[in-house]
Amino acid sequence: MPSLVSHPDEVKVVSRRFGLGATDIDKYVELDGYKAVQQAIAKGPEWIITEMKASGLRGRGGAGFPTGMKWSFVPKQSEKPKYVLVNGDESEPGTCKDHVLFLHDPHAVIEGTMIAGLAIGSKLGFIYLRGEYRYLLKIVEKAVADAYAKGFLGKNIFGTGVDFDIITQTGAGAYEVGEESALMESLEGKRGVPRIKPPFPAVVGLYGGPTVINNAETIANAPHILLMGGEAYAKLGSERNGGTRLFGISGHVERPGVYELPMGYNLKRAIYEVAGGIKDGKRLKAVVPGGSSCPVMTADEIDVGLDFDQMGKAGTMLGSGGIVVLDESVSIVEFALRTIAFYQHESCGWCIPCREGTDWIKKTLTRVYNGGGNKKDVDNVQYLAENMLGRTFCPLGDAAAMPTIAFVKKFRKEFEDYIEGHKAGTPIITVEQLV
Ligand code: L3W
Repeated sequence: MPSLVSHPDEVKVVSRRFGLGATDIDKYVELDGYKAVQQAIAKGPEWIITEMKASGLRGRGGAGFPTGMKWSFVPKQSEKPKYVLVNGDESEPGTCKDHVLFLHDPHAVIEGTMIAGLAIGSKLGFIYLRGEYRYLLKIVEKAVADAYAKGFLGKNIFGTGVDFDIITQTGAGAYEVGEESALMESLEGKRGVPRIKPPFPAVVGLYGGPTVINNAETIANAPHILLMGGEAYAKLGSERNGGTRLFGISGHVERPGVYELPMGYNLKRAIYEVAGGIKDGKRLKAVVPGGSSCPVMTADEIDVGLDFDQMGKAGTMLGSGGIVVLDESVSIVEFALRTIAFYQHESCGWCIPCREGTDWIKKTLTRVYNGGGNKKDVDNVQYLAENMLGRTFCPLGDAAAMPTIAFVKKFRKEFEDYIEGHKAGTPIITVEQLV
């Protein structure tokens, strides 16, 4: 997928420096970089949190939790140090936006981390990148080193008497550590399995200290919000969904890429106008609207606004902004199998419904796909997925169950016809080929 695309409907806030050489610190400064953090130092934590709340910014990692509110949950007094943790463990299939952010504007993530630190009274931030993004670490490490060299990080930043440090870290290649508590375990050097919540990280987080953990795009929005003002940012989006967001549009479209669109932008327009419509004049079959965890939408369901509330009302989720477009050539049976194979592979195995549920669904769908299925299998897959939903330790179980249920419910006839038409034969796909 090309990392730089553009369309007139885009409203560039967090992507406004993409392609302008802002990995270079001087260029970043020339493009208003490190102004917001200096304002934040001058005006103080209450001002930062007021602006963040007014912006209506909601978490860009998938859950859409209000960012200003999350920051305000951190206790003012704490015996243990407080931390800021940037979740750059972008691993959701279909989601590819944070990658572009780190590639083109790493200083925005650094500056946002500092602003979050000032808001909560923390002196140390961590930027955690997924293991497979190790090549991006060089870009982020250079940006951090340049910021130290300029006196923007470290002791007495900008000569203000304030101290702030940033440490970078990569994972070892596990989707599960994108879950915030598993990420903290991983960062502490332990096996990346989730913790019980509550307590939420805002109260008991990294090394037991209060921790703000946000997705990289969420954090990178903070400097822009402070510069333009929370209210102005909110107005760019839709009701209760402030601002813009990065959407990675992939699959069978003419112009795949990462586009920044206002919250509430119509999904159908995003596919047909922004991304140029379905490739090679084919018909649209289905859309996975926000990364592989989100229930699939059929072609006639996509006339809906891309924000957390409208997508929820439409029976799916905005998720992490990865819109995967499937044309008529796609077998939903194969797509469902590939999706569950991912979750089965990435399940940490910590809780039984997720470990066993994903495994049994994968086994059943593999058999169906290879021609050995019977009609009862469709019910079994639905039954297994419905019994995982809401019964797992962390959202990975739900993330596997929700799309599976939607595939089976919305495309039941395709599963049944497939089973009818593929009674025997050599395996089409091996389990090893799936992951
Ligand atoms: C303090 C409270 N903090 C909630 C915080 C909580 C977290 C945030 C959201 O899952 C979703 C998942 C995936 N006091 C709080 C509080 N918080 N109540 O708010 O929490 P939660 O539990 O709703 O969600 P989560 O555990 O963060 C994330 C979906 O995102 N997803 C994600 C995909 C993958 C990526 C990626 O690759 N980058 O993000 C896609 O849909 O299914 O539902 O910080 O601590 N009372």
